[in-house]
Amino acid sequence: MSENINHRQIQWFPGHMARTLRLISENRKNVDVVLQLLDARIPRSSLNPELEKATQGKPHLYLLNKADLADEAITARWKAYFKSQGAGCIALSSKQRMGMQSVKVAIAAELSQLLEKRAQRGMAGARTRVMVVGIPNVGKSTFINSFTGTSRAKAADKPGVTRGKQWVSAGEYDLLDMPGVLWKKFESDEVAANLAFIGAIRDEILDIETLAMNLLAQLQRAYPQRLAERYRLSEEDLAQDAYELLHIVGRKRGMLISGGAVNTERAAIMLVDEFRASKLGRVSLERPEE
Ligand SMILES: Nc1nc2c(ncn2[C@@H]2O[C@H](COP(=O)(O)OP(=O)(O)OP(=O)(O)O)[C@@H](O)[C@H]2O)c(=O)[nH]1
Ligand SMILES: [Mg+2]
Repeated sequence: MSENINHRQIQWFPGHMARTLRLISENRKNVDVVLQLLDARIPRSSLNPELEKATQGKPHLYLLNKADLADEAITARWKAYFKSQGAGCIALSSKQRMGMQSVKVAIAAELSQLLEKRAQRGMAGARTRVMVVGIPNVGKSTFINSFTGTSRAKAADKPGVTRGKQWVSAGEYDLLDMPGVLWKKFESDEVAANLAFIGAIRDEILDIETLAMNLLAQLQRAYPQRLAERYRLSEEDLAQDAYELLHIVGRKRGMLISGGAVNTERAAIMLVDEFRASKLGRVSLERPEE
């Protein structure tokens, strides 16, 4: 029997996130446009409803970051979906410095009226101020470095790296980096699990074995072939429940404790790490029509 992730137990909304939300709300009036970074593998689960509220009334673009890790065909569908909702949306990979020019073009289109007005008033040289927001670890600081061609914003592969706001300027742009924020109550176990899979929630508060079993269950449904290839699983293995499968994978990797039982904690850590390092290939965990 596999346990389920319980979104009432997975909550990570420390005081600094509440403060960041207020900071974002206060700085709304100081910027021309808001870029909300989403994780291309989970665009729905990574869209923070509190960030929508805190940035209301500002031109808004959605950036599907880490597109290099997501299923290309599904990302294309997500782009079409956002456009059908009247929202500007661009897929990009900040780490590979791809998609920056498209973002500049989209910002110019979004701000065309404002820029025209400025030109009429002889303020054509005025700088464009951009606020970058999103959940923890989604790649905000990496995006800013890539967009500005600098390495001014500190970035690392764990949530909660950026503390406090930071302006980074380059060319005609001033970009405002913000710490990542989650929200108080996730709407479902699925949202909580998706955020945990991609590393948006501090691992210390998660039960790694439960997380790995949930990930296995999701991959069994959506990408059974990849799972089979990576861990050399038979049809019969694949048909087991996630609890059994965690043991099978652990045994195949030789992760045993004395007495021959499987070290399921080690196996779980390995599974989650390998998923995050895209060892299973490009994977999308959400589709727009679901
Ligand atoms: N594969 C891939 N990795 C990325 C991409 N963008 C960022 N990363 C990685 O994601 C991790 C987090 O990046 P950060 O830029 O620190 O994320 P952040 O949103 O600023 O995180 P916080 O400040 O903690 O909220 C780093 O290891 C980056 O290298 C991308 O487009 N593709
Ligand atoms: Mg950051």
